[in-house]
Amino acid sequence: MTSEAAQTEAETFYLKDYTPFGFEVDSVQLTFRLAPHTTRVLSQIRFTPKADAADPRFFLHGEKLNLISAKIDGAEVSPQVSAEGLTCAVPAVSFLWEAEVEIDPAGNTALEGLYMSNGMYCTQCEAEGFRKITYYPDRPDVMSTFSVRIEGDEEVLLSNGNPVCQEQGMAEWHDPWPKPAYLFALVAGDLVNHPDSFTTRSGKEVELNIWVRPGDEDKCAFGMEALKKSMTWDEEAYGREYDLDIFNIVAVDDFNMGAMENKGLNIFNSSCVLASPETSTDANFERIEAIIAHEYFHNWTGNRITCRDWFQLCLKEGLTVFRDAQFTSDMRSASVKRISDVIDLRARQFPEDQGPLSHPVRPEEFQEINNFYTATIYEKGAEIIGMLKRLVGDEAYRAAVDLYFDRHDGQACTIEDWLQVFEDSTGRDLAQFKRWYAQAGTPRLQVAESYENGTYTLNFEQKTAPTPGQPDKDPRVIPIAVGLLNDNGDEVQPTTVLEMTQAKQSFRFEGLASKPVPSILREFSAPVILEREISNAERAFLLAHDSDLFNRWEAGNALAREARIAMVLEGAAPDSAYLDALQKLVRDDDLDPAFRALVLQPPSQSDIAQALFERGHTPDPQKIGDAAETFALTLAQKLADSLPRLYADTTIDGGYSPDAISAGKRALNGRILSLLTRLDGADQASRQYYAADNMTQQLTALSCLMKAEKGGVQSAAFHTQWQEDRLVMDKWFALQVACAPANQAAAIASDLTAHPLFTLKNPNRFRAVMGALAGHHPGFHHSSGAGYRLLADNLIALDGLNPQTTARMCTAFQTWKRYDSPRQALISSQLERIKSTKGLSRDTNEMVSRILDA
Ligand code: B3K
Ligand code: ZN
Repeated sequence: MTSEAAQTEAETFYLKDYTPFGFEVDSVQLTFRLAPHTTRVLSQIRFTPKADAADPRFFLHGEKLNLISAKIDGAEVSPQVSAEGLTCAVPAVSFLWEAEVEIDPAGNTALEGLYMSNGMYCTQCEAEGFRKITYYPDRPDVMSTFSVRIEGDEEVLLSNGNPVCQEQGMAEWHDPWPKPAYLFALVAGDLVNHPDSFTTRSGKEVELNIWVRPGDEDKCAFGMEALKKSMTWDEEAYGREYDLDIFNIVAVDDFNMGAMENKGLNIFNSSCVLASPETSTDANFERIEAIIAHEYFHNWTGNRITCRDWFQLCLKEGLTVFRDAQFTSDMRSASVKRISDVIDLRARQFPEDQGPLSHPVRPEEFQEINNFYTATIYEKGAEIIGMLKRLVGDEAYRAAVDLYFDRHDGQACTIEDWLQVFEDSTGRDLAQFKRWYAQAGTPRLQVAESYENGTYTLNFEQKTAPTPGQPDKDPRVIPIAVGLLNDNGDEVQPTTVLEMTQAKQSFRFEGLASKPVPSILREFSAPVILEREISNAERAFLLAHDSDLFNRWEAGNALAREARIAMVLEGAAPDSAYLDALQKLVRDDDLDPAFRALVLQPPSQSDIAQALFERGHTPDPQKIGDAAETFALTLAQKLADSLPRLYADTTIDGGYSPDAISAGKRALNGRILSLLTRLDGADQASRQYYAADNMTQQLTALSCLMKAEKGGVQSAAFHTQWQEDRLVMDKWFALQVACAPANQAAAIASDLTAHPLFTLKNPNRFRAVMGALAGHHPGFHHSSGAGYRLLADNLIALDGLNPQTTARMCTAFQTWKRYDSPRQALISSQLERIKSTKGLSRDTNEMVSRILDA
């Protein structure tokens, strides 16, 4: 035992131990007397003991609270207080609990509970932050109505629900919808609003506001439009209306994640709501639209129906991610959204699912729940909903979800409740399908084919490797969308969904005149790894002809991957057939520019490393990086004649609009510029930089210049132009690292941590620098170990201030077993160093221990 943290074993919580709270919470009345270091919180809570309580103990969670007084039915009591909460002898009948506590919002750097950001008060209670505000049964299955009184000098005092009264120095709010404490929110600050309104389909008028710091008012219009579109979409697609008189969104600069769906008072990381053409990229606009939708959709999937316990987190997150993806597909291009989501799934969820942090979509144990807001819970959780919908069909899906809302409104539910509505409304047995929630790991789906006398057979076999704590895996239900093409590229079998349920299973197609070319796993119908012996010629054929745009892209992606692997392993030249195919595709004006931009997007270097690792090779990050450069240069030379023309054709004349078509055109234009920059001495990038009237083009040009090591002047100019804008400066910080040569990435990141505008206290800034370092594959994995060391230094420095953001960033090390033994030794020594830090948080300790246990 080397450290204090290691000496105190952290408690593990288990799904199997679920026991309901022994008391009903009939009502909650809170009064806040705000003061930066000495806020007083008075709670008046009516509890009624449950007659049949399995656990009759009265335990209220509470952490870092200074208890001033406690009363039961008006009489002072002396509870037993520990670091986790308090217990107290209580009456056997309904009673009023009153407590007064003092807390220190200005000293709260963990950004959980009530804290201060730029002089404003705000809260973050999910998952277990409410216990840092007052003593309470802080668990999602305890739901109650809340009335809140806020006393403070700030101009704007907000909480959940509807406003009751507003006077100088005071405001009262009442939320009529019973909710768990994690959805509580309070904001107080000198804010200004961007107001609007919405009339629901049943005629209810809703006041809408986006609250921001003075000066940011002109960055709210896009978010407001996204909110109104989301409200309309949820009425049309799911029949869900908004249920309060007011919906408030507040932008906060210091925030651990993207946003939070507190009832009627969503709190957003300012990077996920503030938008203007001059300061936000197309990607920012799209993300803002999606996150506003996501948080709004939680009003039904999360708030009206919540989770029984945190093991059920995917119940609200997987479903809400699925809903926001449907929304984006409807607002933009469905195939472009699907391709982007799969790129993201493979970049974040697949490595998690195949490494030491692998866990089921519904985990069965955790130490720190904040460590389980993962790509598995969110994105794989959403994939499961997509599979379910594909298996039962669109109409049956809608009927089942309607039943879910009817049956469970106002309840705290489980995955069993969710699957039951599908079983009841479709008559299907979902027992086997449920394995998707229980079994961790990404299934590998091997496929072989045969053709004889007009009959074409696909033989599938599914296998899932062992994951931590789960050595054996059972076969899952896998919906495999398949289409068949003939030699001319015509479809001879339109998309059909094969339902695989066995470990090995064959499917036959009769009456085919010749052996077809299969298009398997169309639209990426299941989150699996498809393994098939397939020639590059067949891939090129699918890239040219498949009617399923996802699989067209997939074929191109596989060609790109194989070309890189051959370059890395054999020193081969970039595959010329692939270069020919790309050349044809990029000039095909019938194809959506956004799609062409995705086809031109190289596979990530981390993906190549993973593919090499899976084939039994040890990936060399430097070689992978060099291959990427060589490939890009060769492609640029191949397209040399057409690049200026393509650049001109994809340049938009006239003002900036963030719509999907324009954004797609700019994405393609950016890809062309990055190729052109390799040939023209960065002239065009320099011209674009100075001519740009929007952030997308300015940043693309700057990135091209910096990658060519010709951006010194423009980078300095960018810094001067934007130094007052925190969100734009995050982009500048990230770009300095992302564009650095591999052997300088760590040194540049290190210098940036000494920049006057760097601060550990702002998660966005920390992520800009350290996230960019972790994402710089050859830089982070440079053989010197400087990248590993720098990240570890900064994680250790941040942990005492902000455990959540520290623990999240530890995932940079999760793929360490892919690399050679010197690198593994370097990484494990950094992980050990973090683990032995005195007073290490439970969050970081759990992450580092799990990664080390690989
Ligand atoms: N529910 C929040 C995430 C809370 C994270 C707590 N560590 C945002 C979202 O998923 O919508
Ligand atoms: Zn969510």
